Amino acid sequence: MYRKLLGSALCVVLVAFGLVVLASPAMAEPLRTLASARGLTIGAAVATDPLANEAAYRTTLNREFNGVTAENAMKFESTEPNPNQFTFAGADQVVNSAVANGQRIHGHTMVWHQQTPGWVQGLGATQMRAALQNHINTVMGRYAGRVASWDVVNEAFNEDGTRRGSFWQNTLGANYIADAFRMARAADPAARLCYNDFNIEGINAKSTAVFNLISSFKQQGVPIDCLGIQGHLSIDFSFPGQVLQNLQRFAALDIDVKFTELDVRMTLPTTPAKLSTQATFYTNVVNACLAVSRCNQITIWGFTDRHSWVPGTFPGQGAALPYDENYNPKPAYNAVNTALGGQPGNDTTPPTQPGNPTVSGVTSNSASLAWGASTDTGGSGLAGYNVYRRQDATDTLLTQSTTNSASLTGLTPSTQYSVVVRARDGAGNLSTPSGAVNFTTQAGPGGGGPCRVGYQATGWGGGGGFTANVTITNTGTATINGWTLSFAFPSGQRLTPPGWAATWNQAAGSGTVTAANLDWNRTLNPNGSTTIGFNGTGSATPAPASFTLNGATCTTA
Ligand code: 9MR
Repeated sequence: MYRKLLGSALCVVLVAFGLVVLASPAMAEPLRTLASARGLTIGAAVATDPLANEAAYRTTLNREFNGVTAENAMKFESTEPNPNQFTFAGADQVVNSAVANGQRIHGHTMVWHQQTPGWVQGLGATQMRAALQNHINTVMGRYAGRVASWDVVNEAFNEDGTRRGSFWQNTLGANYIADAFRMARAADPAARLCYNDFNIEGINAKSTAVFNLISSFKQQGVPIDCLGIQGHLSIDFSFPGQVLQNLQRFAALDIDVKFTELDVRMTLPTTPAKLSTQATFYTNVVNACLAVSRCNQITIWGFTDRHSWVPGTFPGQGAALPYDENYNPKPAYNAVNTALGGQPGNDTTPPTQPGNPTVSGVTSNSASLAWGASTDTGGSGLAGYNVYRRQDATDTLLTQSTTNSASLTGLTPSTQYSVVVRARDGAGNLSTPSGAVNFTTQAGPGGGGPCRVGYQATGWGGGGGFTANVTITNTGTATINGWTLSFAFPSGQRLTPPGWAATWNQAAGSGTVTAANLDWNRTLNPNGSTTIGFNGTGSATPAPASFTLNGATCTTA
């Protein structure tokens, strides 16, 4: 918001001084501002876990999108897992967040052959119809006035245009779709009712079957208000043909048309060329929608590659969304922004380097940071700051902030943190990192650290040396992915390489030993342990006094 004000203020100043502004300065507006200026909703599918647990997820979602769809939380199995036992925690969470952030809610979905509980699938026709009626009444009734449109029926056709032989179709007969729309209209007369499907972007056998169904509904007076075109695309195939003509023929039926689940996957790893092709696909969709006045919504199925259904469903593929896994905009973001009339691409100048952070209020799991503010002269304006934990030259995003301070939460007790800050502008340019601030969190309740080490050394007799086995246990609540154990020999012992079950090292002339995980024991789940070991010269005792794992002090068993 302040970027927009800043931009407007700049325009006002220029006008006040009588300057002729031929091209307005590049001001990267959020997608939602650009979209609503064109009467369009730009939505994102929302997953409940990151919505509850990730500040950066919420910040980006609420800054950029003026529409949301629950990715899973409103589905039949989520809302009515057992007959007439409704659970609305996840759906309410999405709805409450959307209402608080002025986002239009698209409901997904009433009738689908997936994610519908087994108890429904086994019913006979009379009971199944009653169960559907009750489900539609209860769920749509609950959200009447808040959910603006619903996918009433989802994915009812095969690729060749025949009806999918789902349990709905097989038990209730072909009229189940019309019946569901009638039930939906009765449950919430104000909601816009959509039919939703995939692979119907262009003109083909399937989209034509859907077209024929909706035409017949219109002739027969079956209530229907919109078509949802999912838009799960892949750059490994060509962009679908005749998208514009397809949108136009549906709009001519006097219904709204929406892209409801847009994403554009690719075979990993990403390359600049693939990301650029992906950006073109996104541009094509936005341009097609803008060209048809009844196309009023584009919802992306997620928004960050950190949370996407693609890698789990198509192994080796992913990177389908406009933001990368660290919430940085990709070329696809700039493409959507540009197609909506924004100018994000003009700014290639990163903000200035933030001042070095200082830390205060360190507890066992939280800390407060503040740093010197950055400025941005590239045109898109300062968007905020990314706060990273630095480990072994790798930076991992901890949180984002729109001001020059941040609260870190969810930290691990008794753990060293090295934290740097980078400023981010509206075009996604990142500044040089600030210097690092280092601090160690306090011990957790009971003094326990995130790890426990058991060290057992057995001498060979005659002072010839010893064999040591070291068991490392993850006593924290988070999975440890990659670790280095460190300790110091207290009385001149020497490690005899290579040791086992870890990459062992002892620097010449130093008592400090490190052991880094191998591939097979890289992951230590909570309560998980691994045993590593080595032969050494010198005496088996005394044992090292303390051990650290990834910088955190471990308790000693
Ligand atoms: O993104 C959803 C994923 O988290 C679920 O596991 C999956 C279950 O089938 O459904 C995904 O969403 C689908 C949507 O509901 C309907 N169209 C296809 C979407 C991607 O599979």
